[in-house]
Amino acid sequence: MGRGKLILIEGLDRTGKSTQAGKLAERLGPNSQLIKFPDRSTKIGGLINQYLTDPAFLLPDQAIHLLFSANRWEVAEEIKTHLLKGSNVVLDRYVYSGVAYSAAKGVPGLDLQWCLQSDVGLLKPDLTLFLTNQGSELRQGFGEERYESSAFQQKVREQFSTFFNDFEDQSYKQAHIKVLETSDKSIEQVHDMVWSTTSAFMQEYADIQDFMYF
Ligand code: 2DT
Ligand code: MG
Repeated sequence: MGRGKLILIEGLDRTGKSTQAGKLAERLGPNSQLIKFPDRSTKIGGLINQYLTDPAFLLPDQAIHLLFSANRWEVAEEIKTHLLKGSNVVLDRYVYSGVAYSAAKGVPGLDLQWCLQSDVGLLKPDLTLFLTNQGSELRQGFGEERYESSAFQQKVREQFSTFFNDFEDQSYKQAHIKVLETSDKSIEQVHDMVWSTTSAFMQEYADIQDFMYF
């Protein structure tokens, strides 16, 4: 039996990521695992949660960046163990959110290259589905958490795009990063797109055993 596949659902806020990640994990069966980042349930995740929800809780931008990264390292071994046992793992956000949100702050020195360093060595997803909802960042009604503003989301969108174009090997990008346009689609329609892309990928790459790393 081959190892499980690591499948990432990425995107801006309010593109339906968590809904789709949940539905995909369910469709993949009871043996699959769903892991959300940030994982707010750990000690490090508690600090991240406080940073996101309490405007009075201040941390240097570099420090919070490293906490988000550490939050991934906390479960890195667990993810690999699941995959080696043959379970598929669905991630809701991961390294790409890590670099795009931090670099979007525009802090001198906190560029994409610097941001990626703390994640170097983490497993790379076999498949990334980047959900994009045209103009999602322009609509009203964001939540109250840090980063949930239209102006900031536009900057995040630019950073995701720069990262995929300038930092990802183009052959990797072609085969392993799929952009799904979800504008005006229902949850079920988006799920159908997610599922057809995922199942086609899993068939084509059924035999991969090697792991890829950032
Ligand atoms: P959720 O709304 O998905 O809970 O995310 N973020 C996330 C970062 O800035 N760096 C990271 O490494 C990750 C995983 C995205 C809460 C916010 O945290 C941002 C939105
Ligand atoms: Mg959010």
